Amino acid sequence: MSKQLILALSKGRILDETLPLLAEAGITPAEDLGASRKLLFETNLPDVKLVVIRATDVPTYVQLGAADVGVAGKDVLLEHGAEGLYEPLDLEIAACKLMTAGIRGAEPARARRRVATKFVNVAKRYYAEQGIQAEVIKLYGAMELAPLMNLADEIVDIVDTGNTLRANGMEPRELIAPVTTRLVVNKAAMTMKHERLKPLIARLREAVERRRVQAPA
Ligand code: PRT
Ligand code: MG
Repeated sequence: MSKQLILALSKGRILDETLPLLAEAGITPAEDLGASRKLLFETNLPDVKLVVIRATDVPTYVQLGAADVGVAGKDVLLEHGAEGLYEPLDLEIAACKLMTAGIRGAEPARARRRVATKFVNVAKRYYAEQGIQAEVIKLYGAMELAPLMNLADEIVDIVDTGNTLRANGMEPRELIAPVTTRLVVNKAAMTMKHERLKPLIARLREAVERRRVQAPA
């Protein structure tokens, strides 16, 4: 195993909240991530490198050991499954909720509910647990459109303020899971690279705790 630690970051909105937290933990990219088309970056720490990849790819990189550590939304982790991953730390950033939602005021229509989502595994598990028969339809974006277009009775999606739902005549219904961004670690690396991982996780934990003291929940 290489001596370096590879840390996989989710690009997009999680990245915007991850970089300040990493900086507070004393980890900074050697160059401006936004100014470059590169995907692999050195940091100020000689043994830590960063890769910036699609949020949904982070669990795969870490599970298969291409990255040792990853930063990923709990929503993505629930959908991907936890096999081969440890989740040692809640980074307490990019908070939101996984919820069901539907057209405002509409009764759940069919006996077998149609549900559109990109979180197919989460949705199947949730409706099965509720004892509700559901036909889950995979979409890759704009879930809010599906009920309006009569493609589905409900959606399972990320909700923060609820503004996106309201703007589309919809309402949030049931909470499936609260979501924050988590640190994940490859299980083999946790053993083989423990000496390197331990201080990295400790730095991040301290940064999260400092924030909690400054702005109590
Ligand atoms: O674009 P790509 O398909 O690669 O990924 P993505 O669009 O899922 O990535 P991105 O950058 O949007 O980041 C997604 C991750 O951020 C999720 O996995 C969550 O862990 C986290 N997160 C936190 C959110 C939100 N808040 C959020 N509000 N992800 C998405 N949203 C979207 C939601 O999908 C909906 O369209 O914002 C809208 C809802 O917001 P409100 O405030 O209108 O309710
Ligand atoms: Mg996006």
